[in-house]
Amino acid sequence: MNVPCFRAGAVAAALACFTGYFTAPDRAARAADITYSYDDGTSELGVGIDPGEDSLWFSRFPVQSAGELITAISVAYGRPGSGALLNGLPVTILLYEDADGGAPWNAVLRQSVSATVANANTNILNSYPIPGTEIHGTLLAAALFRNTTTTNRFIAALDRTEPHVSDASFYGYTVDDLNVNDLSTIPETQRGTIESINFAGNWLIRATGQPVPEPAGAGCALGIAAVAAVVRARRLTNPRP
Ligand SMILES: [Ca+2]
Ligand SMILES: [Ca+2]
Repeated sequence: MNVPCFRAGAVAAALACFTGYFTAPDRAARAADITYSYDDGTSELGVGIDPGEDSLWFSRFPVQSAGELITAISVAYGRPGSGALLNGLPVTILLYEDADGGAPWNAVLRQSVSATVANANTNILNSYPIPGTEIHGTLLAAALFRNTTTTNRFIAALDRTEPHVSDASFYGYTVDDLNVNDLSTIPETQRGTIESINFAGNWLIRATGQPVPEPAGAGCALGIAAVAAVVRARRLTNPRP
């Protein structure tokens, strides 16, 4: 049977929908990642937290088109030259959605991943995969360290090289357990922008985004419509008796 190319293509597209060959995740995987970042890749300061206290640090980023699906958060710890012992400490990597913008303290927790500090004091950004999560408005890429040790830990890596992006990197700390599900519970005197405590700079913390995959059904509908058009065309050119 000599099937014209466009007909073969339409049939193949429709068949692919049913076989799962041409799936939405495949399309997403081919798309370029978007990296959300402010830092220059080098830390000039490790911001510490006292024993018995919890420290949260995060940067917020306006969500970009084709980067709404957040798939990873990257964090560096400490600073080169520091003797702070950080590797092996438990941390939590957090993704928030601040749909209404403005103050970030009403942001909604969307993902939480347990992790361990590695590559401290080297500027290496450790990439932590997170379940792909669609975010609208503003995303917060955050790290939490509950200091249950007996010494201060200078853990949060801050890029202090100018230029800085202001109103973008934030801190918060608590003496009791920090409630990651409601950042507004952090006392107002213990949270704010990093420049508000005279440490202007940006955290070495980044996020990775991808386009939101199209629903698989949309592609199938197009393929089926194309096949139907071919069938109609054949009936017109070869009318049944
Ligand atoms: Ca720097
Ligand atoms: Ca807000």
